Amino acid sequence: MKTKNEKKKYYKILEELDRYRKKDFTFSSGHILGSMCTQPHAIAKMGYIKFLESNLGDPELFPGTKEIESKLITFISDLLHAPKSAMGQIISGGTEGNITAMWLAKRLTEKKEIIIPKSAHFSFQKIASLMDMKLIPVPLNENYCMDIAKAKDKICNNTAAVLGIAGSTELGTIDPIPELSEICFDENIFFHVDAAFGGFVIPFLNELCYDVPDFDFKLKGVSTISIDAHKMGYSAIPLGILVSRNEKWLEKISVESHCISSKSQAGILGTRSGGPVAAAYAVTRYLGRNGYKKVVENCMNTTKYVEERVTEMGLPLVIKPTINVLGVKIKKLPEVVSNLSKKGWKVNKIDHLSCIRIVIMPHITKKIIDEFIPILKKTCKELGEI
Ligand code: 0PR
Repeated sequence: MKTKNEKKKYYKILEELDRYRKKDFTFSSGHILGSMCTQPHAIAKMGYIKFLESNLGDPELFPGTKEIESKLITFISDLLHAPKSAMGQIISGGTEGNITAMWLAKRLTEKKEIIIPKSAHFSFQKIASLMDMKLIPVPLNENYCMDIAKAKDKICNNTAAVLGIAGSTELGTIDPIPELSEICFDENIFFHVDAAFGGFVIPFLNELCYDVPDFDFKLKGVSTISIDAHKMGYSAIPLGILVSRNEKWLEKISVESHCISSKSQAGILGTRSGGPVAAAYAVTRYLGRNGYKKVVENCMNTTKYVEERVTEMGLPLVIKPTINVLGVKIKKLPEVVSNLSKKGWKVNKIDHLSCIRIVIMPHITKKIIDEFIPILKKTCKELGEI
């Protein structure tokens, strides 16, 4: 910035940005109760800024960033008990993870049918449309998890892959991954686990002695797992990791990459920022497994607290929460949700379950719940819900 006028312009633009930003809801306010993202850990922000200009699409120019990427992938692969043969790749998040996994399944099998639980994330609709694949939905059981017998029935000669969810979008449920893994192993079927949300929760729940099923590469039938650092990994958007059991599989989705330093590329994106990678690496280094365990412990304690406060108010839950996601049944759903929004509180609306989704992310403390519960109660009373 040379001249006075240039300086003036610079600050004017920053002020303009601030004005737009003020229109946004913020995680730091504590009022975002339904999102699967959170205010990134302070160290994520610092890491992100330092690597703003680095491009992992051209790793020869950014060998330092590349090293960080490998270390982050190693942390995640270890967390998921990946075998030595495995290969991890950075993705932008759960959507790209699911797309890449199904791309891999399609190319490995040359088949087109994907057996999914009815609770699958809507990214599978995109997959069907993008890759001309066919979704074969399987009903859920009384616990809102994929029905094992019905899933098995759907397996046929056209099956490209089976999907299991470890932490579903709507209720945080975990499909019977060990049983599905067994079936897929026996029948030689590609089995993808969508752990976009649960991947940074379930390993620590295990350590905290919660009763949750295995969901990772310890199970021999699991082919790929995607996990998001920008959800419960406490880091900045966009960052996920897709781990494939066998590095060699990636040849199936590799293309030659001329003009840049790597010979081939196996992912969807070309140019990729090093910022989110550095951010996520910094958080994993700072928190380590013990830090994540504490984060999950706090989230689960607060989840229990919400469960008690909501049920004592007379609002039933769709099911007892498995992880830090609650579905609270509401009859007057649109009215309650829009009324809460007018009062400055954001919950997510799930029409087909007639419930609101509350996700207890790290930014949601018991103090925030103590502010929210009287407002929820008042709203429900005003509208005749309770
Ligand atoms: N798989 C599962 C199980 C998910 O829950 C999600 C997103 C995805 C895949 C896709 O992840 P990306 O959106 O990162 O590609 N689940 C949340 C949802 O759809 C995403 C979200 C996050 C929504 C923050 C709102 C929000 O404020 O509800």
